[in-house]
Amino acid sequence: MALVEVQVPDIGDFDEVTVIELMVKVGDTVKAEQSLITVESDKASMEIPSSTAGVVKELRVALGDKIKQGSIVLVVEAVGAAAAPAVATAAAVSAPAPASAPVAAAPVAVAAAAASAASGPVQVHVPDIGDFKDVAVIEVMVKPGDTIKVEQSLITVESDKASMEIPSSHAGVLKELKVKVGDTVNIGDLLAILEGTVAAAAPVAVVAAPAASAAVASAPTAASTPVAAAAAAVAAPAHAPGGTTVGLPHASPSVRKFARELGVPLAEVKGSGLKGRITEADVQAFTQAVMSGAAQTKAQAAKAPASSGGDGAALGLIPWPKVDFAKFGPIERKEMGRIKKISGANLLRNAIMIPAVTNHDDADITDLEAFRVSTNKENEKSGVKVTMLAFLIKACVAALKKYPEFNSSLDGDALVYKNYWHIGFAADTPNGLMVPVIRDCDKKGVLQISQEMGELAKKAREGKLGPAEMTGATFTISSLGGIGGKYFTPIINAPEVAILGVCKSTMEPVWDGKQFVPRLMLPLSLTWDHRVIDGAAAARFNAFLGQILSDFRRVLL
Ligand code: CAO
Repeated sequence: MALVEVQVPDIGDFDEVTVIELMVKVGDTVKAEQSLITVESDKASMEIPSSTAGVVKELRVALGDKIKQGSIVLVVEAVGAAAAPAVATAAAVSAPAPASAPVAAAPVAVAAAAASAASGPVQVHVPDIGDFKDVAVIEVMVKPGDTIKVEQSLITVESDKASMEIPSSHAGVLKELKVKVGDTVNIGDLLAILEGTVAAAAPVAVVAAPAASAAVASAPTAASTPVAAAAAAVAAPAHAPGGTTVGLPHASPSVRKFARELGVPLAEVKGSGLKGRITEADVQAFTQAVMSGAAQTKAQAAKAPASSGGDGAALGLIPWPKVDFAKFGPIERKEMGRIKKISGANLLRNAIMIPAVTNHDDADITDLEAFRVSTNKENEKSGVKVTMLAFLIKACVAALKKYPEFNSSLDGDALVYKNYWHIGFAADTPNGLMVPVIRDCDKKGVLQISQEMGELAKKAREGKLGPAEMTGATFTISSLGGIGGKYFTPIINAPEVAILGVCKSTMEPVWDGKQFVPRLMLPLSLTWDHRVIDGAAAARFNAFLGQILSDFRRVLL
């Protein structure tokens, strides 16, 4: 078995290119022409194929390496009679190398010459793009009316081995584009018509290398452009991967093709490769995530009922009213923040899917508030302020222990009862509603809960809550007590089955059997999932909560 060194073939004008993807590993069996690595310059990305079939014995390049024509990519133990000689230094160059093809016309020396003036409409054609036939237009970068500079990229085309931008051979105003995304183009095809041409593309002398000479020679001869365009295509086929200017996803042509075949929106795939490059594995992982329901494409999200934008079609509802608000007065449109979008979608799902009922009640907290105020006076120096919400959390834990279905979750036809009591509390933050979670509230005192609540609320407002601080709640309290209001109907935070809403306490005349007495009354609104809890249980829960709050010693019972 002969060992063959596979080299980088003729890659045209490119002095040095960076290895951005390794597509094979030691031990792999490769076919002749199979892509081995992907390289990129700031102008193009291309795959380097194997000149020989065999088993990969040694990789001579690593990610990030700079290589050029003649660099050894890997060593293959060649198989079959067709195996190359022991050290096949010439193999790569002579191989029918797709990678070299996009730049096959590359060994082109562009020599400046005097610019010529042109006027009137000018046709821009697809220049010599090497061996490629029927390449797909994957991006159109200009539109009619745009002022185009010489060599400005007009479209991006790609084959399964390379992508490149096709530049304009002339400057002028784009009058007409003759291609659109999805079209396939070939050398000589009419791309665009420019008008008011300022100057013709720099006339060039093309010194074609042997491999390219035929293509150049056979290039269409529309007098105005082809040679210049061919040269320009080579000189500036700028697919800028990672593309700040181009905006294309950072991926090799074959990965883009793979994504297209699967219908994966590449722009939504997160790249794990070098410099965030999207690999085939990333596309696969994205597909799996979408298929398993763990992720959604933007298109799916737009169709789903969301806090806004969703049209309700998925629910068989009539379309959301579309109103041109500007017709009625001045408007300003602002995109909603990320947190609002996420919480909005969750709230909508919970509102729609849970048969929720809300019970309202009042709790007499006269004595509790007096105790809270005196405790805070005594603890003034400690810096920890005991809040009404902390007492409410403790009271709720007692009620949840007495009525455990309120601390459960639905799992199909079963109920999961949790023997821990982690309480979430709604926090109003500049970015929107967040629900930090205080763990093991059954084991903590009111002072500790107050302190943790203060810290978590601060973190929430600063947008610093970690995922672990927002998950695992068994029950949630939403307190608007510091703001005002009487009652409201909070939405259950699924998969929990109940939530307590609390509003501002007020002094009210309460009949004690003999007379009206002033009592501090706290409005409670308990929303519960009717699949799990029934009305009587909810009324009992509220009544029990009221008893505890009116005499907190009951917590100890
Ligand atoms: N009745 C009367 N006064 C109350 C009260 C109640 N139920 N609850 C709190 N207060 C008082 C407090 O005693 C405090 O007064 P002092 O400053 O005089 O001591 C004041 O209101 C402000 O309290 P607070 O809001 O800072 O503290 P908190 O512990 O009550 O609440 C937190 C903390 C994080 C829950 C709150 O800041 C918050 O974000 N609330 C909004 C929650 C929300 O948006 N819910 C809606 C969800 S559904 O969209």
